[in-house]
Amino acid sequence: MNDITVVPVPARVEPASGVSFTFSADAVISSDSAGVGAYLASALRAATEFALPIVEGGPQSAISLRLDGDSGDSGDFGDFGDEGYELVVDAERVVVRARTEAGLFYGVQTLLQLLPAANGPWTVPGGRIVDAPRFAYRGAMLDVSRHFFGVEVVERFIDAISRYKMNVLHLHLSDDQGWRIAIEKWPELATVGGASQVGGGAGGCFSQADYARIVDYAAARFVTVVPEIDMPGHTNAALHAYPELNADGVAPAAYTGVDVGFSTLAVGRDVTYDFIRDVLTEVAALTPGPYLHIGGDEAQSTSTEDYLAFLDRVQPIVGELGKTVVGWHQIGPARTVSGRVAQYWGHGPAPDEDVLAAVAQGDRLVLSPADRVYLDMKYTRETPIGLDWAGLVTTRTAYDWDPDRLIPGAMVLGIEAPLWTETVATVAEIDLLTFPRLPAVAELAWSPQDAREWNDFRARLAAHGPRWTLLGIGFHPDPEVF
Ligand code: IFG
Repeated sequence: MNDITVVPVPARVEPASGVSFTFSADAVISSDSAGVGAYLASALRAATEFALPIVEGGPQSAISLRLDGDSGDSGDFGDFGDEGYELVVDAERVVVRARTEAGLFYGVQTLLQLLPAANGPWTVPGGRIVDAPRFAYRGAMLDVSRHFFGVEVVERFIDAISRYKMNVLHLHLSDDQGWRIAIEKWPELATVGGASQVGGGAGGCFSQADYARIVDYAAARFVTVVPEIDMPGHTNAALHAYPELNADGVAPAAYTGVDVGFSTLAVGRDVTYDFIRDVLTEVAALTPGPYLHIGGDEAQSTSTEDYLAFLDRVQPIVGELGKTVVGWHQIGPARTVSGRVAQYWGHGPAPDEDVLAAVAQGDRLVLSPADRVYLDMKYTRETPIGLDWAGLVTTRTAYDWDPDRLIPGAMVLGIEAPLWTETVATVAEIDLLTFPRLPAVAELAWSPQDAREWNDFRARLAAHGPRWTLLGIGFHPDPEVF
């Protein structure tokens, strides 16, 4: 296990020199988790073309995935917790041991990266890995409002982020340009609010069955979906769909541009809160995860007084639905509610007063500094798509920082890399902005700070280019990496 190219880098690697395990055509898999066993078998069969039957336990199993309640006896590593795992490889077998199925899934991701990307011999270097994540919330966001992307594209994005041990998919489901989740009580949200996007294309909208498919696909890869209904700003699509939501009772036209800050719900009208309660009730019922994201960013057409009063009325609705509030960090000055999470998207050296207000109220933070992890930022001036208002973000810029040193006194729940899609209309464009920076953010969120070093990381990351190509994933050939 010397010179392995695993990303994220595991917490503890103990090579056994001169030892390795080679899968042969008669190898079998045994697994205490049917789902993770099937996932591993599917990936290995595709690569090796071996049958790799899954059998119930027993010594003959070359590859064993074991659920072992006691993860404490991993030697001096200590307890590797609910997402950690131990991977042991010797000449006869490969064993992954974890307390939960998520831990087994993460051990499998490491195992798959220890194998050659293609062509045999299918040899895994011998040794022991004990690994566990630094942060609990390791996420990426896909904006399906500016440009709509269907279920298959979202599932492909889930495949990509879960290969790098990310466990949260934040879906930005509503904005000025489009509404993307059907709400039974307000049907025009889908039929009218969903019928537009940046540039004037047809847009689209997830049915509730579509959204349930995404949730199930994510859950099978131990990814939690965090749905965002942005409010009170970024609401033109809803206002366009329902005249009664507008203060003057007149619906604005559909918006297909890329400006922000011009829209607001009518915070003084009771119908607004009926609308919000209905929407959040239906979204919460479809969402097994603990979080509802209510946006809160760029409410430039809502007075501060109205904004704070609005949040005072809306935040309790989330709690009544049994969910925890997440909001962009502008919600910081609003009276906090239990468990609230503020998502920081500032940029530059000095954290602003809104996020400091969130910290002062005891909010936990998810860090998305725009000048570090906004995947819609250009890499360089030459990047054909993307924006640059927060600066140019190379793979090194995305990687080379310490989340514990960004906001003084913050309780950091985790990291999230948002992909806004004003300039992103195709899968190829998603890939170009996502790779190779997303694996950089994934390592930042998973690996110990003292195990991370740019030159070591970029050497490991370079080995992933051929893997992405085999998987049909495009990427920016960052000259600092490849
Ligand atoms: N800021 C807006 C996004 C998007 C982004 C593009 C946040 C929280 C700029 N709000 O980021 O809607 O327009 O980089």
